[in-house]
Amino acid sequence: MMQTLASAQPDILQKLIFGDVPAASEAAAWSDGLFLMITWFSIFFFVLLMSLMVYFTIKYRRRPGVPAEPSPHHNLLLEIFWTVVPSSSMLVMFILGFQGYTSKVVSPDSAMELKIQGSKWSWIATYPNGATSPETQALSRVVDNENHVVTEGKQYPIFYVPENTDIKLRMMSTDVIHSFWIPDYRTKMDVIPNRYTGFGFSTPILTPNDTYVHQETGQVMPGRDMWVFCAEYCGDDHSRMAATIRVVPRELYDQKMADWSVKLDPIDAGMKIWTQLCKTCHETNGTRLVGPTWNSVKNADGQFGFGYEALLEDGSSVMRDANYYRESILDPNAKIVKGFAPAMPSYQGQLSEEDIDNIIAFIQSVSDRNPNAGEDSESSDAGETEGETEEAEAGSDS
Ligand code: HEC
Ligand SMILES: [Cu+2]
Repeated sequence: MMQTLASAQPDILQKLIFGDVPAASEAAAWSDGLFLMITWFSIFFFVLLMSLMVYFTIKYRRRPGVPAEPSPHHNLLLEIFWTVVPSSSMLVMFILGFQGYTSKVVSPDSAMELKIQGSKWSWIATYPNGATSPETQALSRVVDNENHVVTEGKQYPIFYVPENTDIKLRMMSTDVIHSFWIPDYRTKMDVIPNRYTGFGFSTPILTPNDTYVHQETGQVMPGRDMWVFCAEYCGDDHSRMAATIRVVPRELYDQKMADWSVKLDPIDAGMKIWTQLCKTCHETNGTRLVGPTWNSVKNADGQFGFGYEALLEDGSSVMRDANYYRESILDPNAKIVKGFAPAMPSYQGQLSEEDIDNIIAFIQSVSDRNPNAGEDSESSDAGETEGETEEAEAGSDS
């Protein structure tokens, strides 16, 4: 199904609307196909209805001396026709659109998680190992007579991602509402304070045509640059709240990660907070203390761990994802795990956003559904194969 829409021939409308920004993935091509389908559908009916209207206006216009034609007031066949055709067309659009939407919002479990922070007026990306990219570039590269790079103006951050990989974004804003938009992927998502949002995308396999010019050295390198914009009007410098996503070969990505490796790994930093503040009530080995254990186990008390559903006191259940953990830390009584007392103090105001990120990284690391497993391991190959099998499985399901 995905294939058919994706491989639609580029028609005039497509060239007119999407210009030279090719869809970077199958999911993005799906959006293009659907968008064009709906546009052509609308054009067809617009032309049909307007022509009929003009035709009838002329044909049945009032003429002196000619009595008005009596108009029929009911035609069952016609009414069924113009009820069923539009509503079933809408239903088809809805189903196709919903499929496209879920393929972007739900990413495979093995997807690499990239954290995005939006603030007035810049984007920061944090990699699974806790590093943030120090590299930036200006809009264009300018050199003087002596071949020195003299590019001036705003510097935009560059986010490196490996080719042929599923990426999942976990985003939050420190101030107002922003919107993370990657035109190449035809996807944008609001980035808001105090709650994580996100979407996923898979990076393309690079071809020999995919190159970029390194701004400092002028070297032509294998890779593919894609723009990121803020799509929510967020103040003065909104129009320049941009960044570059640079898809590069795996080796280059791994090398960048090694070069930028940081002070303290987020998991280690999270473990430190756990030992200091949480360990009296939370174990990570399956033992029940005052609070539930954090690792993924199923025992008489229920199922625990990141990525598993939590059964709550009020009988409902909730997926243990990053938003759930965040809320459990800041507002512990909002959701009480079944079989436990509401005995946990709130850490609102005591832990920074970074602390919370680190604790969540630690909690993820003790679950067998850790989204970043394989990312921080020595062999990056393991992570890649895992991603491929996952994709293959997903493909054979549909
Ligand atoms: C005084 C004991 C106590 C301390 C200290 C404590 N908690 Fe809790 N925590 C609990 C209890 C009891 C529950 C279960 C009831 C509930 O859901 O609020 C819980 C539940 C949780 C949950 C939900 C667990 C799940 O599996 O669904 C998370 C997450 C959590 N705590 C995080 C923390 C973090 C992070 C810290 C340290 C910064 C911490 N807690 C410190 C007692 C504590
Ligand atoms: Cu913004």
